[in-house]
Parts: sequence; C-alpha cells; structure tokens
Amino acid sequence: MSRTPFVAGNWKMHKTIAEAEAFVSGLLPLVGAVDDVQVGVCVPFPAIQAVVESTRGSAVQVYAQNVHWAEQGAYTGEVSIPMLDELEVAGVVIGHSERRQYFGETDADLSKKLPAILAAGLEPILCVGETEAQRDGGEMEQVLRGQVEEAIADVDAADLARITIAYEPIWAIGTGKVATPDQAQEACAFVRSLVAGRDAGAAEQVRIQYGGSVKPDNAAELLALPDVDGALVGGAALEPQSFAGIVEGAR
Ligand code: G2H
Repeated sequence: MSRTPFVAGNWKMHKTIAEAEAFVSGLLPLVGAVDDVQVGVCVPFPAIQAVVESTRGSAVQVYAQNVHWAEQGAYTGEVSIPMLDELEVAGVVIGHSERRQYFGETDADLSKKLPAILAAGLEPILCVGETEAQRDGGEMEQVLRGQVEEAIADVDAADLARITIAYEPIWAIGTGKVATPDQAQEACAFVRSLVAGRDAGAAEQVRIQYGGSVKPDNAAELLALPDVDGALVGGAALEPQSFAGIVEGAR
C-alpha cells in the first residue's frame, strides 16, 4: 500500500515568535506548495498561533510538542487538547525521548494521551526508541514492544491508522550518529509488526518515521526504505534550506 511520506521538523525548545516567523518566511517558498509529502513543524507553545497564521493556506502543518490528557484541571504548567484544538494545530508529538528522560513521561501517560488526542480529531506522533545500552544488550525489540503496545492499548482499532509512530533510537538523537539503513528498516518494520498485532489493516496504513540525526544528505536513502514513511527531524529542521532538503529527499 502506498503511504504519503510525512516529514516533520521538531524545533524542540528553539525559536522565539520572531524567529519562527522568519523561518516560515524562508520555508514557504521552498515547500509551501508540496503536495506529495506531508510537511509539519512541531512548534513551542508560545509561537504556535503565529506559525498557524503564517502557514495558513500552505502545505505546512503545525504540531505541538506535548499535551495533557485531561480536558481541564489543576495541572499547573500543562496544556490541554481543547487549548491546542482552538489554536488549529494539526496534531501533537508525544513521548519524545527528551520528555521521557527529563520530564518523566511514561508509557502509561501516553496510553491516556493517545485516545484523547484521536478523539479530538488531532493527529498524534508517538515517539519510541531504545538507548544504546538496550540495543547493545539485545533488548531493542523488547523495549519497542513495551512502548508501542502500552501506548496504543486503549486506542480503538478504527483509530490506529491515524497515529504516526516515530522510531528514534536514543543513541542517534542529536549525536550525528545516524542509524544505518538496515538498522532503521529493521526497527521500523518491527514497529509496524507491533501495530499489526492489534490490526493488520491499520499496520499497512500507519506511517512510521525515522528520527535521529536526519540530514539533507542522508534523508533520501533512509526515506526510500520500505517501512520508513518519513522523518522526524531536530537539528537539521531549524533552518529552512536544510529542512526543505530533507522534504525533497522524501519525494
Ligand atoms: C530526534 C530528532 C528530532 P535530531 O530527537 O526528534 O532530533 O534530528 O537533532 O537528532
């Protein structure tokens, strides 16, 4: 089955509103009309409204980088799904390894976030991935199985295909150490098989991104792999030319 490639730039904690607007001005002439690749930018909360406005009518979609599962409540510092929905984002990245490592996000949290995001009609990008020690210890499959199966446990089978899963080996994040094509293909195929364990049809439709030191010069090779349907890009997505080069690699 053919799946539309999906390239998303994860800005992490970079870009003020002014910097975000300058980025969009540079990006739109390069990818604003691309129609064969889904293009997204994952924007810090304060700049979301400005980026939604400045990308309106273009092919570039806006994603948040975290959300709470509750509709509202006493959760100081958190942002709800209705708040994001009001900003007209396309979706939200959840479970990034930095959120897991520094802010204690757990698979149990993700299992509550995913159904809530999907119920609101937003698109989740669920990040999973193993550490170097886990890979070296032969635990990659066990780790990915635990992360994926728990996170999707309460998602209706009918909604599974709307999830994008980003496979990001932690040892490749921001390190310049990219997974080999064989490693990326093997892990992304394994992630797809985990979705197939819930629903074979959804597994064929679900997009699986590779993330971890993706750059314009390695994107085309990674994105041509049969089970890699796109990329979640950090450092190389902070500058329009470089990000556009990766989108080009998906075409
Ligand atoms: C992985 C990735 C973006 P980078 O975190 O999610 O970042 O491309 O800088 O490795």
